[in-house]
Amino acid sequence: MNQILKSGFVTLIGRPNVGKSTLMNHLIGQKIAITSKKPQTTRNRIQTVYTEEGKGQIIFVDTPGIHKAKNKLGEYMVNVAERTLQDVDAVLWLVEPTSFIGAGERHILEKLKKITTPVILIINKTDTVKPEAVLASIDTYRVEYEFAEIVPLSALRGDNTEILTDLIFQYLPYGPMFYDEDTVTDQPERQIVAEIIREKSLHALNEEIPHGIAVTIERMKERKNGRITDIEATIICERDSHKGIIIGKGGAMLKKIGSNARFEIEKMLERQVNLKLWVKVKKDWRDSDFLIKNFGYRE
Ligand code: GDP
Ligand code: MG
Ligand code: K
Repeated sequence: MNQILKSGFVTLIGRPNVGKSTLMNHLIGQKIAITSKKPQTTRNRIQTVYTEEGKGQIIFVDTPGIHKAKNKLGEYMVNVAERTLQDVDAVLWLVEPTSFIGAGERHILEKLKKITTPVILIINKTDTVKPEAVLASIDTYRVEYEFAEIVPLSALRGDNTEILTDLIFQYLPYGPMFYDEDTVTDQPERQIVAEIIREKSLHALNEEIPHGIAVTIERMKERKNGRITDIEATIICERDSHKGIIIGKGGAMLKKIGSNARFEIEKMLERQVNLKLWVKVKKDWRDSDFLIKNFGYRE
């Protein structure tokens, strides 16, 4: 076990329906992200882990796409996507094989000009056009930006996709793997649900809990009819006195947190949610490996 590994984070950006989920699924060899003909099925960051023995780990972050936000949820999605651009080790930008740069692409180009992260341009769906059109597309894009690499491929057919992972590894830092070798996804929906509950709690508590709280999701399951999702979560605090504050008089505080969180989670999942909240005291939860893993913190 004396290998020199590379491990890092990569984000896939591009307009809805350009093939981000298809590409990621192809690379990972399993169906994880939701692909669909309807734009924005992928509402949240999906971290998918690609492990190659002896080489290291590429952690893919599938974004909802960078576009102009129309509402609050849209804003949240755009913020997540934009913040990610500077934080990752490489950006993969997927585009259609056209020689016309549309308004959506111009918008993305403007965002890319503000970051220092290397950008790999992927011209997808090469199976839908003639080779000359692919070349014309490369020429159109390469004068607009200094891309680290330009890779034409077909995510659907798997044409030219095998070189992509090798290329990505070139841009990753040396370092140990972040996840176990057999990890494929870190259940981002659960993570986001936990984040929403935590945010609503802090908001409702209004700094009454000085040392903060953590949230774990005990159970998250869709009912057979597909319309309702049952979620059980635990709010973890450090002291008994904090527990009392979180529950509130006659449970009023917990009820308020629960209904605010439920509203937000339903918007995100686009499903009805039955949310049960518990409060537990756990001293020094900050030192707990389990919680750190559970929240997906990198450091
Ligand atoms: P996303 O919104 O960017 O995640 O796009 P999806 O991965 O959901 O793909 C949107 C649609 O484009 C789906 O119907 C895919 O099957 C299709 N698609 C993705 N990649 C390719 C490709 O390389 N060639 C062709 N012909 N279709 C593709
Ligand atoms: Mg998608
Ligand atoms: K989509």
